[in-house]
Amino acid sequence: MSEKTIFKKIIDGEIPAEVVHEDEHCLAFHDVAPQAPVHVLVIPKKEIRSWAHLTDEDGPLYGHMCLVIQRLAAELGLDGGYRVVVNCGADAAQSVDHFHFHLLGGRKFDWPPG
Ligand code: DGP
Repeated sequence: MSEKTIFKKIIDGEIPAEVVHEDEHCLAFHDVAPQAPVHVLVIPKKEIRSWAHLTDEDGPLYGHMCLVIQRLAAELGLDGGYRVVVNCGADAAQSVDHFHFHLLGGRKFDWPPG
């Protein structure tokens, strides 16, 4: 069996995280290395390696996570806008092999991203 990712360890309560939302399907917590005043990660409890590993059956879970992000952005006061990012694979600098959204806000962002 492959080793647990750091995010699976957070889901299982083996390492701490600053949790801002939890339900039966997903967990949201502050990123340990924030790239903006607000930087929250939203992860499925189901172990999905990356965006490239999503399947048809994950559609409702994906939609649910999108709405959790929408609610969190409002709760966290990101009234001026925010950015939602998914890094998929090595070229996009995905560093944790457990699918996750980054919710970033509280400052202005450039486009195109680096
Ligand atoms: P990515 O590069 O897209 O795979 O993003 C992974 C993010 O996970 C990165 O922004 C840093 C964050 N991260 C890594 N380890 C931990 C941890 O142990 N706790 C928390 N809260 N965040 C972590």
